Amino acid sequence: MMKNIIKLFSGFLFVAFAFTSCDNGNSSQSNGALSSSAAEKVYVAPGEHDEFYGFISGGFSGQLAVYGLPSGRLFKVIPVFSQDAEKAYGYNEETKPMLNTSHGFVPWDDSHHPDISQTNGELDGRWVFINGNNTPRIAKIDLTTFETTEIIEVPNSAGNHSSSFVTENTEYVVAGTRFSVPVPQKDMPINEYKGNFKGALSFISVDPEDGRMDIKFQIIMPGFNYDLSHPGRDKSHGWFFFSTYNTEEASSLLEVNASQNDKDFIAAVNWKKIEEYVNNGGGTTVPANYAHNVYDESTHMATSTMKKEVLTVNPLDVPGAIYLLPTPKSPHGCDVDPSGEYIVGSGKLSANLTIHSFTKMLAAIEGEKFSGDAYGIPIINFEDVLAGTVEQAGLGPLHTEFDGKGNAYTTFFISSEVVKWELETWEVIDRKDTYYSVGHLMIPGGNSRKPFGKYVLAMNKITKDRYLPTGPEVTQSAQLYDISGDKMELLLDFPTIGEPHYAAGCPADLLKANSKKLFKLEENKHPYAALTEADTKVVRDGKTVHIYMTTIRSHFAPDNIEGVKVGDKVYFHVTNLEQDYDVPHGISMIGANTSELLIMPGQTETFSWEPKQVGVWPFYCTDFCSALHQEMQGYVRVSPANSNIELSWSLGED
Ligand code: RUQ
Ligand code: CUA
Repeated sequence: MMKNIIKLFSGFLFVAFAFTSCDNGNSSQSNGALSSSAAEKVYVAPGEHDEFYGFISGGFSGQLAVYGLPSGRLFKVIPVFSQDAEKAYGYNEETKPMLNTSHGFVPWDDSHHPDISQTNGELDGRWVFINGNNTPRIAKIDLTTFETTEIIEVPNSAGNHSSSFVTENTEYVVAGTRFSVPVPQKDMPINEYKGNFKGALSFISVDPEDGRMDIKFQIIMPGFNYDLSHPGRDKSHGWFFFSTYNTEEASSLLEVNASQNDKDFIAAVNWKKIEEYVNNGGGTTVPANYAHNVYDESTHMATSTMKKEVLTVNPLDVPGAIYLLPTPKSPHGCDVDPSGEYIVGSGKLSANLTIHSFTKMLAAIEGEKFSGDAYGIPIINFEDVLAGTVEQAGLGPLHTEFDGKGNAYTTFFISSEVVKWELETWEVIDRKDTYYSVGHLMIPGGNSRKPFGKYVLAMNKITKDRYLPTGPEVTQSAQLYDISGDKMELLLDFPTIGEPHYAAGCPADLLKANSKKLFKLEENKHPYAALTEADTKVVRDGKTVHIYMTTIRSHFAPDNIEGVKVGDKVYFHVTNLEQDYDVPHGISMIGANTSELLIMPGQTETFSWEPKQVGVWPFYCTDFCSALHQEMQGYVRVSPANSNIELSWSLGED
């Protein structure tokens, strides 16, 4: 029976593609019925700035890209979980520790959900957080430098998917596990999953001053799949909601076996109650092994520390803290409206949307209207928590965002559309096609108490014929809609990096003024910095050679180095002496098994080089920095391993 339903849905999927493809396949004949004013609405004239920043996750690229909205222009790819040769992230000595984990150096991840820090439920523009799914990690990006400054690994977690969403005052960034696993990990038969595997929900505290992250506690839940999550806000501040699927606890052929139950759950977690419990000494500290990597802006260096324990909480030890809200058809998205009253569960195998009421939930708890329990966690009666249903809104609902004016917008993957509906009447008001198979959508501030309901950005899984073909791999795509009127209007398609999984947006004014222009040289505490040309030197320590080098338009100091030998390990520590905005220098060395450096004004970066061949080898500046950029070069003389040529270095002494 369930198999048939799945077949039916896959059937719909193909029908949907076939339909939309032939409808819009001929791009020379139709531009998707845009009104002529659409172009004006996204046109940002040369030299003008966009109204919003959009931070769009790179999905399997592991990065986070910064776009302007409404123009869709790409400004920067912020390297987060993956090495990036353009910026030397994960290649230079300073940032390699950022990618350290309990599994060693992991230079890639799958980044899904960015979320901007909040104060009193409103975006505050200090940081944006994003999750790494594959090797569970949470990263923090500083929005003054637009650089990743902290990554914390999440132990006892796997497929870190219901992450990384922040509470109303950024008390916590929360990370739920998608896959349940043995906790602690151990060698055991997979088919003993049921009842034995556990799902960890991690509450990572964020220091209000410096933003430092630390795992405050992990709730060790039954072995379901925790898919998405959202914080309560306003009246439901203090709670957190997690959608679950596979409450069947199947470990094989989930496409069938995890679709048996008519309803899975949204888990409602009273984190304030659990916080109080652990603050009073509750919970169990257990051994763990996870990396905490922090980038220090004054040393321009990251350090990685292995942490050895974590505080766990058994839900049964904190009665009244966790309840399960039955939610039909393997819910995916779990979204809370700006008032905190409504919790929207998107049963992805359903045509309807289920909306729970926070007020009714509290009353049901009060009146003990339970229909049973799962591993001792009370299940609230479905009817007693249900606020309403949006009937037959589309096929395959995934995610919902809010405009702050009483409307909600839900994506439907199978029917490829965004559907606008009204809170409380649960009436569908409008629907617009997406091209194709939309996943998430984003309204700037849509995760906060104060959304900026002017645009919605749809992020699509499939692009097909929307752009010029580029072989079997075509770009993924985002689409921008104007939602300021009653009807949505499609304004723009634009290509994205990796998979545009989810995004966070905010008004440009929130970040613009705070954006850092350069690093002050006098504040540079890098241990290998040379802060003036007089400080430059080359030092040998056995087979290791440290070059303290500077760069300024338009030369390196020193630019000629002799006395390096085959078999040495040479570190180029390069300080950019510039103190002007937007004057980076780069450097690379022939044969180096790493990337170039891209050094910002006032910054020091290091790359290593192991010369393998005798000769005189050049290095040069890789970033076009001045009219004399091509003159920025130098040589290293490499002598045989047994040579007795002394180290020497020079600049301007031919
Ligand atoms: S999930 S497409 Cu990775 Cu955000 Cu729903
Ligand atoms: Cu410095 Cu080009």
